[in-house]
Amino acid sequence: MNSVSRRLLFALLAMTAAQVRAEDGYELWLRYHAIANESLREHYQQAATEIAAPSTLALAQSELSRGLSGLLGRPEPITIQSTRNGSIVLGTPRSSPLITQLDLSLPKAGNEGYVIRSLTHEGHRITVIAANSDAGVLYGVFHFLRLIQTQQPIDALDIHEAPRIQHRILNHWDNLDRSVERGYAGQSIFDWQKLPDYLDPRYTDYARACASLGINGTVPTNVNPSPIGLTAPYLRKYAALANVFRPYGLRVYLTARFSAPIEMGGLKTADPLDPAVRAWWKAKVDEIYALIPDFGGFLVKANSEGQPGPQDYHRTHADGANMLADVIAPHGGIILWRAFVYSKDEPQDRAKQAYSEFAPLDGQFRDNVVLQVKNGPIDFQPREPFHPLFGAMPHTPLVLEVQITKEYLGFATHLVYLAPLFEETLRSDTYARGKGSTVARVIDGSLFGYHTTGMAGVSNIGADRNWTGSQFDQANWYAFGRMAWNPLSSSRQIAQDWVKMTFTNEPAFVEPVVDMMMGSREAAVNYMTPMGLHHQMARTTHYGPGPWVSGGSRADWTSTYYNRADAWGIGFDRTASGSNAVEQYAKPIAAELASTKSTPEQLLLWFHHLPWDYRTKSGRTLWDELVIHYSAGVQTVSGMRRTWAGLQSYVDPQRFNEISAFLTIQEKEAQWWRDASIAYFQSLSKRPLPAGYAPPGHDLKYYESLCFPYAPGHAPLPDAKCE
Ligand code: GCW
Repeated sequence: MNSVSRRLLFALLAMTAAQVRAEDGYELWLRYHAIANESLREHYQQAATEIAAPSTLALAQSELSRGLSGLLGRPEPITIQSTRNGSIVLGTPRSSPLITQLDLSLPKAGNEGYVIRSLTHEGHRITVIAANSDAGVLYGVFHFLRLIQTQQPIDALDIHEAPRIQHRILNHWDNLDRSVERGYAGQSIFDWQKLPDYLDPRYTDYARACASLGINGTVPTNVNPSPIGLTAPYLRKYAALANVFRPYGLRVYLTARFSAPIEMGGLKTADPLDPAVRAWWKAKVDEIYALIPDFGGFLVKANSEGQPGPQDYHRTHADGANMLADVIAPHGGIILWRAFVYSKDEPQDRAKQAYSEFAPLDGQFRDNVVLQVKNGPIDFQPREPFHPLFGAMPHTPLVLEVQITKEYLGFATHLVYLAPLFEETLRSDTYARGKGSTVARVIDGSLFGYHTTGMAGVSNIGADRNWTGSQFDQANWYAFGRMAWNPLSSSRQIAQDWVKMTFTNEPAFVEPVVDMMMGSREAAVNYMTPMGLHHQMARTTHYGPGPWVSGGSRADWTSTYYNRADAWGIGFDRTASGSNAVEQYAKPIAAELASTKSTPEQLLLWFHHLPWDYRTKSGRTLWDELVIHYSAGVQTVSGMRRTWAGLQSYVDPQRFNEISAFLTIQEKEAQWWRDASIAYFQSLSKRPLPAGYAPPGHDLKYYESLCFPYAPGHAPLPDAKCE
């Protein structure tokens, strides 16, 4: 065969493979399929002719080799030393004399950063991927491969990257029976029963995917933990996982149940000031470190939603956190103490409680305690204002917690790209030190000089073949990792990279899909909780609309507590005439939010209770405006479904069909949310719909009667009943 026909054959094979091979999404954004454009592929082949790496960097080298042989359609020779043009040289100062010789400004890269530079060495054009640690080199390799995957130039590189956040941690809400609280991707990937003896290859694939994003920590157990999770047999299971994760730079942390000394240790108390309790925790921590020498620390949910905590003994959150911090400090571990606390017996607006509890404790925590704060003051709603604790604790490092799993955003079947939500929080200005005091600057430590920084994401990962329950939910895992590495990154840029890596570089596909993703979160806000409404979902399962939900065990778990809708109007007054939550923000923000006129309309009903005929900025009544927003949400989803239908030729059939079906589900459920919400609020407002807007398909009773006791992400409701 001559070279032309060989090329033709290759091109044909590549094409048919792309079109015929069903893809299930398992490969994530690390597909490494051959670049179809031949001249581009040849161009990259010349720039990457061999891999030169010391034996200590076997993992980074094998990833690079896997990536290049897939993308460029041929295996790369591996050498120890660069020998020719196009050599890709990997190394750390410790492992490579060449890296030591070159002036790469490596000290600035720190322990996890890297440098990628094109240069001439001994007459050869080479590319160096260098870092101070093995994990740093691996991160650099993933970055380099991303450039090829997204078809960027690689001939004149001078990239210096270092994470802006130290602890970039996934929080799995996975139970020991393999159910996942608020998980919509099947069972837990952690098969506890077979651990530690059987190591599912998936653990390696998981660690690799995390490393490709720079995620460097994982908490494999639920924040609502079982007490037996800290017993010796389970510690051996975590240790086996830690061994798999370690080469990928991924550390294990664990959740700790505050009452474990009673349940596991047979003590009569878990009082943090009791010496026997402290001794129990010290022994437990020593036991953990003997098995997992690089154990990261504990994540603790205390005195929240029924979990035990220091307040059970009339101690403060600081007393509890500091006790654990003291016993773990000699090993270098940290305590991630969650600020998601609100009390059953507390008459104060739930949105205010975390601030009331923690702001007075600022400065009272040990150096190795960080406070993990959700992005908003309620609970991962489609839209919330930023949490008022950001900016209010200059002496206590705050870690931002976001939810990657979509508990309140349609579960796995709704396409909702969350990076714009994360970005909105990160770019919110707290005004804590004047203008420009963004949440990003709080959590990256630059605003207050925090010595420890972190970002946590509640995982959406499960045992489904596609990892996250849907193809597009992979983008949310991806975006979390990228934003935790650099909270100033742009959500659009991240979407572009992800789409190119996950599907194709074809602009005719990338552009509409990125636009669809970028508009998807606002669509969900519109069809679920427009204009600042929040917490309007069905009780307990959180599946579908439930604006009528009231009564039950606690008011702050009902929708009517938050919507306050009646014949007169709707919305939660959080100004001085109401709960005065606005005063928890810095003065300029508090002033802005105190008045209906200056409150951004997207948060209007979060902060104000207004009459149905209140005039919005458009000149329409609040009632009309609400109906229009609900309807716009549905229309956007219909548009997404249509856009996707036109893109069939770019995607393999399996993923195409799955996404099409999910968009159909989303459209149906968006309509359900709109109709049910309008039906309920109309029963109070008694107003006609604006002209041209269709009435709900059913009456209110119908929507109220819908019940899904087996909705995923939650234990089945007792007696299979919704109330
Ligand atoms: O979002 C709520 C969930 C609970 C969760 C809790 C938390 C793990 O409904 O399922 O519990 O938040 O963040 O602790």
